[in-house]
Amino acid sequence: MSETPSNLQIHADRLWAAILETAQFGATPKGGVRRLTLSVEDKAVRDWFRAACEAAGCTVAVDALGNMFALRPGRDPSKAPIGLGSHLDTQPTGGKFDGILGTLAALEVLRTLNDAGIETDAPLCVANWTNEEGSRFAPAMMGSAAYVGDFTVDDIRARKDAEGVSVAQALDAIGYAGSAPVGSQPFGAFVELHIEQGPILEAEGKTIGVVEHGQGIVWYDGRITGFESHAGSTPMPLRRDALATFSEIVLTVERLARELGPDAVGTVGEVAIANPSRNVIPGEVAFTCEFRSPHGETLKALEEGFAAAVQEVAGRRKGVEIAIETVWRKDPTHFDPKIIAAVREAATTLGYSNRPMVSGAGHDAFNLATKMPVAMIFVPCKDGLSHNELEDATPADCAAGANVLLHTVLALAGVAKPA
Ligand code: HGY
Ligand code: MN
Ligand code: MN
Repeated sequence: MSETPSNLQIHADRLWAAILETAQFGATPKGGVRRLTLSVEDKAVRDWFRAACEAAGCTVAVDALGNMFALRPGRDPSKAPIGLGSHLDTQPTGGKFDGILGTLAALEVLRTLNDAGIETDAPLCVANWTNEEGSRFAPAMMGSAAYVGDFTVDDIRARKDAEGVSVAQALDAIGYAGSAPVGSQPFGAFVELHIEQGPILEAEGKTIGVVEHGQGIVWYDGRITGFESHAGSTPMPLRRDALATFSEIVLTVERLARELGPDAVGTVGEVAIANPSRNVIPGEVAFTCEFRSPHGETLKALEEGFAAAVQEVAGRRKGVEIAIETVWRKDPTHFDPKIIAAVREAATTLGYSNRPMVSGAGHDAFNLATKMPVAMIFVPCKDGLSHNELEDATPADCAAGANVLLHTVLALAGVAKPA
Protein backbone atom coordinates (compact mmCIF):
# COMPACT_ATOMS: atom_id res chain seq x y z
CA MET A 1 0.00 0.00 0.00
CA SER A 2 1.27 3.54 -0.78
CA GLU A 3 2.89 5.73 1.86
CA THR A 4 0.83 8.67 3.03
CA PRO A 5 1.82 11.64 5.27
CA SER A 6 1.23 9.80 8.55
CA ASN A 7 0.71 13.03 10.44
CA LEU A 8 -2.21 14.04 8.18
CA GLN A 9 -5.18 14.74 10.44
CA ILE A 10 -8.72 15.83 9.73
CA HIS A 11 -9.92 19.24 10.91
CA ALA A 12 -11.68 18.32 14.17
CA ASP A 13 -13.36 21.70 14.62
CA ARG A 14 -14.75 21.67 11.07
CA LEU A 15 -16.17 18.17 11.56
CA TRP A 16 -17.76 19.13 14.90
CA ALA A 17 -19.23 22.28 13.35
CA ALA A 18 -20.77 20.18 10.56
CA ILE A 19 -22.31 17.82 13.14
CA LEU A 20 -23.87 20.72 15.03
CA GLU A 21 -24.97 22.48 11.83
CA THR A 22 -26.77 19.43 10.42
CA ALA A 23 -28.37 18.70 13.80
CA GLN A 24 -30.61 21.72 13.13
CA PHE A 25 -32.48 19.78 10.43
CA GLY A 26 -35.14 18.11 12.57
CA ALA A 27 -33.82 19.42 15.88
CA THR A 28 -36.03 18.46 18.85
CA PRO A 29 -36.54 20.48 22.06
CA LYS A 30 -34.72 17.77 24.05
CA GLY A 31 -31.55 18.21 21.97
CA GLY A 32 -32.10 15.26 19.68
CA VAL A 33 -32.94 14.96 16.01
CA ARG A 34 -36.17 13.74 14.38
CA ARG A 35 -35.32 13.35 10.70
CA LEU A 36 -37.40 10.48 9.34
CA THR A 37 -36.32 9.17 5.99
CA LEU A 38 -37.63 11.08 2.94
CA SER A 39 -39.24 13.74 5.17
CA VAL A 40 -38.83 17.47 4.59
CA GLU A 41 -36.15 17.43 7.28
CA ASP A 42 -34.33 14.66 5.39
CA LYS A 43 -34.60 16.72 2.20
CA ALA A 44 -33.02 19.68 3.98
CA VAL A 45 -30.01 17.70 5.16
CA ARG A 46 -29.68 15.96 1.79
CA ASP A 47 -29.60 19.33 0.03
CA TRP A 48 -26.98 20.53 2.53
CA PHE A 49 -24.90 17.39 2.00
CA ARG A 50 -25.10 17.62 -1.83
CA ALA A 51 -24.00 21.28 -1.77
CA ALA A 52 -21.11 20.50 0.61
CA CYS A 53 -19.89 17.61 -1.55
CA GLU A 54 -20.11 19.67 -4.73
CA ALA A 55 -18.19 22.48 -3.00
CA ALA A 56 -15.54 19.85 -2.19
CA GLY A 57 -15.16 19.11 -5.90
CA CYS A 58 -17.37 16.03 -6.16
CA THR A 59 -20.00 15.11 -8.68
CA VAL A 60 -23.11 13.88 -6.85
CA ALA A 61 -25.28 11.12 -8.35
CA VAL A 62 -28.64 10.01 -6.92
CA ASP A 63 -30.17 6.63 -7.72
CA ALA A 64 -33.84 5.70 -8.11
CA LEU A 65 -34.20 5.10 -4.36
CA GLY A 66 -32.47 8.31 -3.31
CA ASN A 67 -29.12 6.77 -2.42
CA MET A 68 -26.57 9.58 -2.88
CA PHE A 69 -23.01 9.09 -4.21
CA ALA A 70 -20.46 11.92 -4.14
CA LEU A 71 -17.54 10.95 -6.40
CA ARG A 72 -14.04 12.46 -5.91
CA PRO A 73 -11.89 11.62 -8.95
CA GLY A 74 -8.65 9.69 -8.51
CA ARG A 75 -5.52 9.51 -10.65
CA ASP A 76 -6.68 6.19 -12.16
CA PRO A 77 -10.36 6.41 -13.16
CA SER A 78 -10.33 2.78 -14.21
CA LYS A 79 -10.11 1.72 -10.56
CA ALA A 80 -13.37 1.12 -8.65
CA PRO A 81 -13.87 3.90 -6.08
CA ILE A 82 -13.20 3.27 -2.40
CA GLY A 83 -16.50 3.93 -0.61
CA LEU A 84 -17.06 5.70 2.71
CA GLY A 85 -20.14 7.18 4.34
CA SER A 86 -23.26 6.04 6.18
CA HIS A 87 -26.81 7.51 6.50
CA LEU A 88 -28.45 10.87 7.32
CA ASP A 89 -31.92 9.72 8.40
CA THR A 90 -32.73 9.27 12.09
CA GLN A 91 -35.17 7.54 14.41
CA PRO A 92 -38.18 9.55 15.67
CA THR A 93 -36.26 10.07 18.94
CA GLY A 94 -32.86 10.10 17.29
CA GLY A 95 -29.60 11.83 18.13
CA LYS A 96 -26.93 13.94 16.42
CA PHE A 97 -24.51 11.10 15.69
CA ASP A 98 -26.20 7.85 14.56
CA GLY A 99 -25.38 7.68 10.85
CA ILE A 100 -24.59 11.37 10.61
CA LEU A 101 -21.11 11.00 12.08
CA GLY A 102 -20.08 8.47 9.42
CA THR A 103 -21.44 10.57 6.57
CA LEU A 104 -19.98 13.88 7.76
CA ALA A 105 -16.64 12.28 8.66
CA ALA A 106 -16.49 11.00 5.08
CA LEU A 107 -17.10 14.54 3.83
CA GLU A 108 -14.37 15.76 6.21
CA VAL A 109 -11.96 13.20 4.71
CA LEU A 110 -12.56 14.74 1.27
CA ARG A 111 -12.11 18.27 2.61
CA THR A 112 -8.85 17.28 4.36
CA LEU A 113 -7.45 15.68 1.21
CA ASN A 114 -8.37 18.80 -0.77
CA ASP A 115 -6.61 21.05 1.78
CA ALA A 116 -3.53 18.82 1.66
CA GLY A 117 -3.60 18.68 -2.16
CA ILE A 118 -3.59 14.90 -2.04
CA GLU A 119 -4.86 12.96 -5.04
CA THR A 120 -5.64 9.30 -4.51
CA ASP A 121 -4.95 6.59 -7.05
CA ALA A 122 -8.45 5.13 -6.93
CA PRO A 123 -11.40 7.53 -6.84
CA LEU A 124 -13.29 7.99 -3.58
CA CYS A 125 -17.08 7.85 -3.30
CA VAL A 126 -19.02 9.14 -0.28
CA ALA A 127 -22.44 7.55 0.15
CA ASN A 128 -25.62 8.58 1.97
CA TRP A 129 -27.83 5.46 2.03
CA THR A 130 -31.61 5.96 2.02
CA ASN A 131 -33.68 4.83 5.02
CA GLU A 132 -31.04 3.07 7.07
CA GLU A 133 -33.26 3.32 10.17
CA GLY A 134 -36.24 1.39 8.88
CA SER A 135 -38.55 3.35 11.20
CA ARG A 136 -40.87 5.06 8.67
CA PHE A 137 -40.61 2.30 6.03
CA ALA A 138 -39.48 -1.31 6.54
CA PRO A 139 -36.95 -2.82 6.16
CA ALA A 140 -34.05 -1.09 7.85
CA MET A 141 -30.91 -0.48 5.77
CA MET A 142 -33.38 -0.28 2.89
CA GLY A 143 -31.37 1.67 0.31
CA SER A 144 -28.28 -0.49 0.66
CA ALA A 145 -30.40 -3.68 0.71
CA ALA A 146 -31.89 -2.75 -2.67
CA TYR A 147 -28.40 -1.73 -3.90
CA VAL A 148 -27.13 -5.28 -3.27
CA GLY A 149 -30.27 -6.81 -4.77
CA ASP A 150 -31.98 -8.14 -1.63
CA PHE A 151 -35.16 -6.36 -2.73
CA THR A 152 -36.38 -5.13 -6.13
CA VAL A 153 -36.71 -1.39 -6.67
CA ASP A 154 -40.43 -1.81 -7.40
CA ASP A 155 -40.94 -3.72 -4.13
CA ILE A 156 -39.22 -0.97 -2.16
CA ARG A 157 -40.98 1.89 -4.02
CA ALA A 158 -44.31 0.29 -3.10
CA ARG A 159 -43.56 0.07 0.66
CA LYS A 160 -45.90 2.30 2.67
CA ASP A 161 -45.59 4.16 5.96
CA ALA A 162 -48.23 4.27 8.73
CA GLU A 163 -50.05 7.08 6.87
CA GLY A 164 -50.20 5.03 3.66
CA VAL A 165 -47.58 7.13 1.86
CA SER A 166 -45.37 4.99 -0.41
CA VAL A 167 -41.60 5.24 -0.76
CA ALA A 168 -42.16 6.32 -4.37
CA GLN A 169 -44.48 9.16 -3.32
CA ALA A 170 -42.10 10.26 -0.57
CA LEU A 171 -39.10 10.26 -2.94
CA ASP A 172 -41.03 12.33 -5.48
CA ALA A 173 -42.25 14.73 -2.78
CA ILE A 174 -38.67 15.67 -1.83
CA GLY A 175 -37.22 15.39 -5.33
CA TYR A 176 -34.83 12.53 -4.60
CA ALA A 177 -36.03 9.87 -7.03
CA GLY A 178 -32.76 9.96 -8.96
CA SER A 179 -31.91 8.78 -12.46
CA ALA A 180 -29.04 6.44 -11.61
CA PRO A 181 -30.03 2.77 -11.69
CA VAL A 182 -29.95 1.20 -8.20
CA GLY A 183 -26.80 -0.90 -7.82
CA SER A 184 -24.94 0.83 -10.65
CA GLN A 185 -22.40 2.70 -8.49
CA PRO A 186 -19.27 0.49 -8.30
CA PHE A 187 -17.11 0.26 -5.20
CA GLY A 188 -13.74 -1.45 -4.69
CA ALA A 189 -14.33 -1.55 -0.92
CA PHE A 190 -16.40 0.31 1.69
CA VAL A 191 -15.51 1.60 5.16
CA GLU A 192 -18.24 2.90 7.51
CA LEU A 193 -17.58 4.94 10.66
CA HIS A 194 -20.36 4.86 13.28
CA ILE A 195 -20.88 5.44 16.98
CA GLU A 196 -20.87 2.12 18.82
CA GLN A 197 -24.45 2.50 20.14
CA GLY A 198 -23.37 0.31 23.04
CA PRO A 199 -21.35 0.61 26.29
CA ILE A 200 -18.17 -1.39 25.64
CA LEU A 201 -15.67 1.18 24.30
CA GLU A 202 -16.60 3.74 26.94
CA ALA A 203 -16.48 1.14 29.74
CA GLU A 204 -13.05 -0.08 28.66
CA GLY A 205 -11.69 3.40 27.93
CA LYS A 206 -10.94 2.44 24.33
CA THR A 207 -11.14 5.00 21.51
CA ILE A 208 -11.65 2.82 18.43
CA GLY A 209 -13.72 -0.31 17.80
CA VAL A 210 -12.41 -2.44 14.92
CA VAL A 211 -15.69 -4.04 13.87
CA GLU A 212 -15.27 -7.56 12.50
CA HIS A 213 -18.77 -9.01 12.72
CA GLY A 214 -22.41 -7.92 12.82
CA GLN A 215 -25.50 -9.53 14.35
CA GLY A 216 -28.04 -11.46 12.34
CA ILE A 217 -31.52 -9.86 12.39
CA VAL A 218 -35.07 -11.06 11.80
CA TRP A 219 -38.07 -8.67 11.67
CA TYR A 220 -41.74 -9.69 11.98
CA ASP A 221 -45.09 -7.96 11.39
CA GLY A 222 -47.80 -9.43 13.63
CA ARG A 223 -51.60 -9.18 13.65
CA ILE A 224 -53.82 -10.64 16.37
CA THR A 225 -57.55 -10.93 15.60
CA GLY A 226 -60.01 -11.59 18.42
CA PHE A 227 -63.48 -10.09 18.82
CA GLU A 228 -64.66 -6.71 20.10
CA SER A 229 -67.29 -7.00 22.81
CA HIS A 230 -68.58 -5.17 25.87
CA ALA A 231 -66.07 -4.78 28.70
CA GLY A 232 -68.81 -4.99 31.30
CA SER A 233 -71.14 -7.71 30.11
CA THR A 234 -68.81 -10.25 28.48
CA PRO A 235 -67.91 -13.05 30.93
CA MET A 236 -64.15 -13.75 31.11
CA PRO A 237 -64.37 -17.33 29.69
CA LEU A 238 -66.15 -16.03 26.58
CA ARG A 239 -63.68 -13.28 25.73
CA ARG A 240 -61.48 -13.26 22.58
CA ASP A 241 -59.15 -10.57 23.85
CA ALA A 242 -56.51 -9.58 21.24
CA LEU A 243 -54.56 -7.36 23.65
CA ALA A 244 -54.32 -9.94 26.43
CA THR A 245 -53.09 -12.40 23.78
CA PHE A 246 -50.55 -9.80 22.61
CA SER A 247 -49.24 -9.43 26.15
CA GLU A 248 -48.31 -13.14 26.12
CA ILE A 249 -46.43 -12.61 22.85
CA VAL A 250 -44.44 -9.70 24.32
CA LEU A 251 -43.39 -11.75 27.33
CA THR A 252 -42.55 -14.69 25.03
CA VAL A 253 -40.14 -12.49 23.00
CA GLU A 254 -38.45 -11.36 26.21
CA ARG A 255 -38.30 -14.89 27.66
CA LEU A 256 -36.81 -16.44 24.50
CA ALA A 257 -34.10 -13.79 24.24
CA ARG A 258 -33.16 -14.20 27.89
CA GLU A 259 -33.17 -18.02 27.70
CA LEU A 260 -31.08 -18.11 24.50
CA GLY A 261 -28.74 -15.31 25.60
CA PRO A 262 -26.33 -13.79 26.46
CA ASP A 263 -25.82 -13.25 22.71
CA ALA A 264 -29.50 -12.83 21.91
CA VAL A 265 -31.87 -9.88 22.02
CA GLY A 266 -35.60 -9.59 21.34
CA THR A 267 -37.78 -6.49 21.14
CA VAL A 268 -41.39 -5.55 20.52
CA GLY A 269 -41.12 -1.95 19.36
CA GLU A 270 -44.55 -1.09 17.98
CA VAL A 271 -48.16 -1.95 18.83
CA ALA A 272 -51.52 -0.50 17.75
CA ILE A 273 -55.04 -1.44 18.89
CA ALA A 274 -57.64 -1.04 16.16
CA ASN A 275 -60.42 1.34 17.36
CA PRO A 276 -59.29 1.44 20.98
CA SER A 277 -61.90 2.20 23.63
CA ARG A 278 -61.68 1.85 27.38
CA ASN A 279 -64.88 -0.19 27.60
CA VAL A 280 -64.46 -2.44 24.56
CA ILE A 281 -62.46 -5.66 24.67
CA PRO A 282 -59.72 -5.15 22.00
CA GLY A 283 -60.60 -7.16 18.90
CA GLU A 284 -57.53 -6.42 16.74
CA VAL A 285 -53.89 -5.63 17.53
CA ALA A 286 -51.07 -4.99 15.05
CA PHE A 287 -47.44 -5.09 16.21
CA THR A 288 -43.83 -5.50 15.10
CA CYS A 289 -41.06 -7.48 16.76
CA GLU A 290 -37.50 -8.53 16.11
CA PHE A 291 -34.72 -10.86 17.26
CA ARG A 292 -30.95 -10.52 16.82
CA SER A 293 -27.88 -12.61 17.53
CA PRO A 294 -24.29 -12.66 16.26
CA HIS A 295 -24.58 -16.46 15.98
CA GLY A 296 -26.54 -18.03 13.12
CA GLU A 297 -27.61 -21.03 15.17
CA THR A 298 -28.89 -18.83 18.02
CA LEU A 299 -30.89 -16.71 15.56
CA LYS A 300 -32.39 -19.92 14.15
CA ALA A 301 -33.27 -21.13 17.67
CA LEU A 302 -34.97 -17.79 18.39
CA GLU A 303 -37.02 -18.08 15.19
CA GLU A 304 -38.02 -21.67 15.89
CA GLY A 305 -38.80 -20.94 19.54
CA PHE A 306 -40.95 -17.98 18.57
CA ALA A 307 -42.92 -19.96 15.98
CA ALA A 308 -43.58 -22.76 18.49
CA ALA A 309 -44.60 -20.36 21.25
CA VAL A 310 -47.00 -18.47 18.98
CA GLN A 311 -48.60 -21.76 17.98
CA GLU A 312 -49.00 -22.76 21.65
CA VAL A 313 -50.64 -19.44 22.59
CA ALA A 314 -52.97 -19.57 19.57
CA GLY A 315 -53.93 -23.14 20.44
CA ARG A 316 -54.79 -22.19 24.00
CA ARG A 317 -56.66 -18.92 23.30
CA LYS A 318 -59.64 -20.26 21.38
CA GLY A 319 -61.19 -17.87 18.89
CA VAL A 320 -58.13 -15.64 18.64
CA GLU A 321 -56.02 -15.77 15.47
CA ILE A 322 -52.32 -14.84 15.49
CA ALA A 323 -50.74 -14.02 12.09
CA ILE A 324 -46.94 -13.53 11.99
CA GLU A 325 -45.12 -12.49 8.80
CA THR A 326 -41.32 -12.42 8.42
CA VAL A 327 -40.70 -9.11 6.65
CA TRP A 328 -36.91 -9.10 6.71
CA ARG A 329 -34.09 -11.40 7.66
CA LYS A 330 -30.32 -11.06 7.48
CA ASP A 331 -27.74 -13.64 8.54
CA PRO A 332 -24.85 -12.55 10.79
CA THR A 333 -22.27 -10.53 8.80
CA HIS A 334 -18.52 -11.20 8.77
CA PHE A 335 -16.41 -8.32 7.45
CA ASP A 336 -13.35 -8.61 5.19
CA PRO A 337 -10.04 -9.49 6.95
CA LYS A 338 -8.02 -7.14 4.67
CA ILE A 339 -10.23 -4.14 5.43
CA ILE A 340 -10.35 -5.05 9.12
CA ALA A 341 -6.54 -5.15 9.11
CA ALA A 342 -6.40 -1.73 7.40
CA VAL A 343 -8.67 -0.25 10.10
CA ARG A 344 -6.62 -1.81 12.90
CA GLU A 345 -3.34 -0.66 11.29
CA ALA A 346 -4.65 2.91 10.91
CA ALA A 347 -5.88 3.07 14.51
CA THR A 348 -2.66 1.64 15.91
CA THR A 349 -0.39 3.83 13.76
CA LEU A 350 -2.34 6.88 14.86
CA GLY A 351 -1.85 5.81 18.47
CA TYR A 352 -5.52 5.20 19.30
CA SER A 353 -6.40 2.44 21.77
CA ASN A 354 -8.58 -0.09 19.96
CA ARG A 355 -10.25 -3.48 20.26
CA PRO A 356 -12.10 -5.91 18.01
CA MET A 357 -15.89 -5.66 18.16
CA VAL A 358 -19.17 -7.21 17.11
CA SER A 359 -21.86 -4.72 16.10
CA GLY A 360 -25.15 -5.01 17.98
CA ALA A 361 -26.86 -2.48 15.72
CA GLY A 362 -27.49 -3.07 12.04
CA HIS A 363 -25.67 -0.94 9.45
CA ASP A 364 -25.58 -0.45 5.69
CA ALA A 365 -22.13 -2.03 5.82
CA PHE A 366 -23.86 -5.34 6.63
CA ASN A 367 -25.60 -5.32 3.25
CA LEU A 368 -22.60 -4.00 1.33
CA ALA A 369 -20.43 -6.79 2.78
CA THR A 370 -22.33 -9.30 0.62
CA LYS A 371 -20.98 -7.61 -2.53
CA MET A 372 -17.59 -6.03 -1.68
CA PRO A 373 -14.83 -5.97 0.97
CA VAL A 374 -16.14 -4.01 3.96
CA ALA A 375 -15.29 -3.19 7.56
CA MET A 376 -16.48 -0.67 10.16
CA ILE A 377 -14.95 1.71 12.65
CA PHE A 378 -16.67 2.43 15.97
CA VAL A 379 -16.16 5.28 18.40
CA PRO A 380 -17.69 5.52 21.89
CA CYS A 381 -20.99 7.24 22.63
CA LYS A 382 -22.01 8.50 26.08
CA ASP A 383 -23.40 5.72 28.28
CA GLY A 384 -23.61 3.57 25.14
CA LEU A 385 -26.92 5.31 24.45
CA SER A 386 -28.46 5.62 20.98
CA HIS A 387 -31.95 5.79 19.42
CA ASN A 388 -32.52 8.33 22.18
CA GLU A 389 -32.45 12.14 22.05
CA LEU A 390 -29.74 12.13 24.73
CA GLU A 391 -27.31 10.37 22.32
CA ASP A 392 -23.92 12.06 22.71
CA ALA A 393 -20.24 11.72 21.74
CA THR A 394 -17.13 13.82 22.24
CA PRO A 395 -15.41 15.99 19.60
CA ALA A 396 -12.16 14.14 20.32
CA ASP A 397 -13.66 10.68 19.72
CA CYS A 398 -15.43 11.86 16.56
CA ALA A 399 -12.13 13.28 15.29
CA ALA A 400 -10.30 10.06 16.17
CA GLY A 401 -12.82 8.01 14.22
CA ALA A 402 -12.54 10.35 11.24
CA ASN A 403 -8.72 10.14 11.33
CA VAL A 404 -8.88 6.35 11.31
CA LEU A 405 -11.35 6.57 8.41
CA LEU A 406 -8.98 8.94 6.56
CA HIS A 407 -5.95 6.68 6.88
CA THR A 408 -7.87 3.48 6.20
CA VAL A 409 -9.30 4.92 3.01
CA LEU A 410 -5.90 6.29 1.96
CA ALA A 411 -4.32 2.87 2.51
CA LEU A 412 -7.02 1.24 0.35
CA ALA A 413 -7.16 3.89 -2.39
CA GLY A 414 -3.43 4.52 -2.57
CA VAL A 415 -1.94 8.00 -2.95
CA ALA A 416 -1.03 9.13 -6.45
CA LYS A 417 2.67 9.83 -6.78
CA PRO A 418 3.32 13.55 -7.49
CA ALA A 419 3.63 13.97 -11.26
O1 HGY B 1 -31.98 -1.40 13.47
C1 HGY B 1 -30.80 -1.03 13.49
O2 HGY B 1 -29.96 -1.68 14.08
C2 HGY B 1 -30.38 0.22 12.79
O3 HGY B 1 -30.39 1.28 13.71
N1 HGY B 1 -31.24 0.54 11.68
MN1 MN C 1 -27.05 4.01 12.14
MN1 MN D 1 -29.99 3.75 14.06
